[in-house]
Amino acid sequence: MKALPVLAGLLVLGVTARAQFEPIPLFTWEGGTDNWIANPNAGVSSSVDASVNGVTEGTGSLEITQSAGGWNLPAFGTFDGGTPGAMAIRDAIADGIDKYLLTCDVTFLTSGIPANATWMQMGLVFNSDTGQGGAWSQVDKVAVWDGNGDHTVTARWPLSTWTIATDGWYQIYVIMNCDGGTAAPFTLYLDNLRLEKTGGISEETIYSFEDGTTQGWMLTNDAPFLELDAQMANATDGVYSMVTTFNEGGWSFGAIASGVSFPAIDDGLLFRMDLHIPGGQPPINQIVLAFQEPDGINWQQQDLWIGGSSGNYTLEMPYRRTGSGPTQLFLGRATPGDVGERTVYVDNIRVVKALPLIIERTAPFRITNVQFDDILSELVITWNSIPGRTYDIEVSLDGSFWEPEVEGIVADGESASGSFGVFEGETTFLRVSERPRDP
Ligand SMILES: [Ca+2]
Ligand SMILES: [Ca+2]
Repeated sequence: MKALPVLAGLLVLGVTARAQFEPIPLFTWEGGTDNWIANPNAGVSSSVDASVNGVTEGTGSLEITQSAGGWNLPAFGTFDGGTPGAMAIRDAIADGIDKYLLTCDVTFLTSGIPANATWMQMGLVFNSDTGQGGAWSQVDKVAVWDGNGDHTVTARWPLSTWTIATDGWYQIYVIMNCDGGTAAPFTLYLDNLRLEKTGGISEETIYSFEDGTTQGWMLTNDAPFLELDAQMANATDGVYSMVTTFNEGGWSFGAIASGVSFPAIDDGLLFRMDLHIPGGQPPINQIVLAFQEPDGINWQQQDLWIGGSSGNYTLEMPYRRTGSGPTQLFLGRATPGDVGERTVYVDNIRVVKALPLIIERTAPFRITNVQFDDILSELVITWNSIPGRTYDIEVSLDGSFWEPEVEGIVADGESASGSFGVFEGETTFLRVSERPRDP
């Protein structure tokens, strides 16, 4: 007879794990156009068709064509009541709208874009029941084609960006524009418009100017910008903002932050930047933020229409990292050309990111079985695990001094096991520990 080992208790180090939730489809266009139609009230003619181009899910997609340039609303889809999409939206809002991203695959094919075009942009509008808290709610540049050939963009935006009714009817409109001339038609393809559940949306400030400096922002050499400084004025975060003054002119970038290396940027979705435009000065049309990666391929920029008004604004700019090194941010402006200096206050430049979804473990962390393998003279220990997490088995003669026995067991399911050889008659304590989750 072999002596059965004595079992000791075990350490519980962590109780959470990453988990993947299946995206919740709103429109997959597998059965045709899924109640999407050409907008009869668009200022230009348009068409909507089922397609096999730009398919990222299943076998069908939606083709939307707008007959001429300019910002227009060529197509929309309606859903309400007991439709799966409406139920998914209602469930997401009830669960917490901040936990969800609205995600869509947008495909641009050069065969559907005028030959002289250098950019094309697509936005999404939620229109929903005002009696249920809805509104016309528009995000203009969900996906951007910047002349880079046939291209599919997976656009992800916080669902909370839109104002959406908690019940009733819903419509999603596509708004699009192309610089390829006023008469040329242009086309894009949508597939797999869906909700993705996350651990929530967080904002991480990268520039607050609270040290009383511009934190590395500088005027560019050929700056049309006249001044760049930190001031205790018009802050939206703390007491300092960055103030800049520029003269009349068209589109121009005047300030730059080089060699920017914030970890938050690596896994962020959007930049947000607060602006204060004082009254009593010549008008400003637009303020622009641009993001460049010297080791990547993308130049990404977003303008905010000010239209000569004053007040507080937030510029929101999506970006996708294509490189991994330090980045550059640019600040620019467009003015109508009236002579005179304008002043703008910038504050709280921040990164918006979706946190990983954290769920509670489904089974308590404990050893569920210990078995002696007669043939191999091994103890086989089994415990409740979390897929992907790493475990260590330790042994002890006296239950107080522990030594590692088997290390680095990676669980591939909700149960894991490890084994090690023991001698006949040996008595030992053993414990299993779970390594902390990666940050
Ligand atoms: Ca599809
Ligand atoms: Ca500040």
